[in-house]
Amino acid sequence: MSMFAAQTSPPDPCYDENGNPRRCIPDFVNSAFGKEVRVTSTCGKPAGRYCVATEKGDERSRSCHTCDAGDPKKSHPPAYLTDLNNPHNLTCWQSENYIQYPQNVTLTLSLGKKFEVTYVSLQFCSPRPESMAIYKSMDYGKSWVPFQFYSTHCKKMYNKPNKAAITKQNEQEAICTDSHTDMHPLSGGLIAFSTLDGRPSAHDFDNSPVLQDWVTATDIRVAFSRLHTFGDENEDDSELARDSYYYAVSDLQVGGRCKCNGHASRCLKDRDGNVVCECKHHTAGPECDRCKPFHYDRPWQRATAREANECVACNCNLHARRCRFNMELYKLSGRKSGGVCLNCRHNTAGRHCHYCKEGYYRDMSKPISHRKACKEGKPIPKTIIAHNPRVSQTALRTAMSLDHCDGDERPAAIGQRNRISILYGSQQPAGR
Ligand SMILES: [Ca+2]
Repeated sequence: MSMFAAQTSPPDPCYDENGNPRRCIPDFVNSAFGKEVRVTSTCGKPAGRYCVATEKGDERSRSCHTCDAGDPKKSHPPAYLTDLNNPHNLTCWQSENYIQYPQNVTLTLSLGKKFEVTYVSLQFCSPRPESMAIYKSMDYGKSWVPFQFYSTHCKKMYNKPNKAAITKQNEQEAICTDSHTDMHPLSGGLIAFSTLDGRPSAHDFDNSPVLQDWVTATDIRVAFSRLHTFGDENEDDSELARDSYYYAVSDLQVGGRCKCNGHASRCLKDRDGNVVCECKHHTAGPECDRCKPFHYDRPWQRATAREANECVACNCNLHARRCRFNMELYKLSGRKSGGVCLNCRHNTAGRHCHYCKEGYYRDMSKPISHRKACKEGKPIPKTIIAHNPRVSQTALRTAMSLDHCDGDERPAAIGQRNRISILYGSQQPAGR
């Protein structure tokens, strides 16, 4: 029976066998699979002819077919871009004929949330384009930035040098390459863009916010800018020629992982149908990109291979439900603790609700976390700083809370005088 229980609940990858938090990441997937792709051109509406060029030695021949959106056997809809890719039965999306530069054809794919994209690949049924670009959006399609350009004429088409070197200074820049732009093979050619390929910080991805940003995308767009031709599209037989120039793709893949910043091992659909990370380590947000309420004792951080960087609950001795983060206190503590409790209840006060508020005294028979630890009556003895007229009541209370700190919570590198001067500078904890 207990064996069954162990089998039905596999260990949580976000925690080790001792229950300590550790980095966890969702599985690598083709995030395009089964998703809808919005395209600006598809053949078959109305039904029309298209021709396939083949070459045997020096001889070129064309065989013509019909694209008919109304006939499932003769249609080439965008759904064929992201359906199951069976090499023995390729299904191809296909554009209308001869949509040539300066007109283009675009494919747009919404991933539904942020992903960390490893590659974008396209397998062609037609010849590969003479020029094409891959773009990404990080804000659900509001703005777009280039990911990569492919062209036999990089400078002319995209005003980019061919195969520019990527250095530490321009790691977030799209480059242009003339690789994979040959017209041959006439069918079955591949374009695969690897997002980290050739980028110097790729080996140290954990510590490169620039590259972490670079691979992040909510949407991917592919723009086919220019068709390859044999140069016969303006000859006598140009109609036949033009009917054999179009874009056709059998498979569009976007390989990557649901972005959860190392704090989730999978993504799920929430109640509204949105895909979100299943956040652990006391994190929250669609990408586990913040700490969940009451866990503001230290700043949010992405998990690394070495450090899970989980969010930590504020210590309020069970007297508060809310807290906020104070960077100054955090720094003073040697970057250990910056949480400040809000609205201490049960007549407590202080940063951790750890002493009795004015007019109440501590019942030493009860632990400080007890809801009756503070009793009405005997006032708290005032410390020397109370006689300084420049110290406000708020500062006094906060100073007293620091005075009442336990040894290990006391900011180590700071004396009483400094503490008071700090209180002058920032009486209000500036938190989130
Ligand atoms: Ca397909």
